[in-house]
Amino acid sequence: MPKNLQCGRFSFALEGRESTHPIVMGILNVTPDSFSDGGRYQGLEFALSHAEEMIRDGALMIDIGGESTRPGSPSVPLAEELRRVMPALYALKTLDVALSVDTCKPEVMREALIAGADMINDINGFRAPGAIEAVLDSDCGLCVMHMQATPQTMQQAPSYADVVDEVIGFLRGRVEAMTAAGIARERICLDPGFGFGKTVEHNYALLRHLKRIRDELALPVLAGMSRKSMIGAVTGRPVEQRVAGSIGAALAAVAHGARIVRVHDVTETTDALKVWHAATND
Ligand code: YH5
Repeated sequence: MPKNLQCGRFSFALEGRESTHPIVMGILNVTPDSFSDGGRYQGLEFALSHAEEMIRDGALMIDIGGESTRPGSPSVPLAEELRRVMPALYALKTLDVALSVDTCKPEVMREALIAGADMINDINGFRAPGAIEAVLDSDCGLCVMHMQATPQTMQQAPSYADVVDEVIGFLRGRVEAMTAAGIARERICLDPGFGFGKTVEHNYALLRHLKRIRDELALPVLAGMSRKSMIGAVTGRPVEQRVAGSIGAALAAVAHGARIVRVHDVTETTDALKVWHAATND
């Protein structure tokens, strides 16, 4: 395992005392449905105040996403994604937090890095032609996620012989492609991609085996389960009532070895993690 996760202006400890504190990544959606609408300026104002609130509540990273990646949702054209993400990135630039951009598009990656993004979070695992090249000459962090099929088709018939083995195999292949191109291992974190081409059973098998993913590839793991259907499946709750279930999932992820949790509800998750930390560390 590298000593640190290098994320642009920031470096997060992966060993020693500091590394026992889980990192909370707050989700900031900049899709039109997420700013309840008075137009683009109000959307930016909302994004900025939401980001400031998440930082106050303990988020060390903020993940800016301009592409709605719920199952079945259509892909967003490049120009529209840039129009959503770039103003938010510039608006947040002076905040003391690592800025991550959730994108699969090499052109968005390049623009985001020019604007000072600290991390690129690619649900497609940097498989698009030009994606690795887009992040090569930078020191940003890279979140490499597993997904079976595409966002349009992934939940139709998820199928694996052994989901944990297959996700590890996929992630190993991506890490090898990236390091062969010249990317430092210190920049990479892994994500099994909860909900991305997985049944509820696949998702919980992956959650139980996060340590295997981490240890076999000797890289830190990020877990994103907040409000997803795997929470609804167990609690029977609709998406707007999944906060408590999501906190349970975040604690479980950290107990199973995750270094970073990607969440909507930063206040509640941070409190729960503080108590869990006090209860499990000397
Ligand atoms: C992730 O896991 N997920 S976007 C459906 C929901 C709730 C939330 C039905 N980007 C991940 O958050 N990046 C997304 O309720 C991500 N890991 C990483 N690295 C989907 C999402 C969501 C979808």
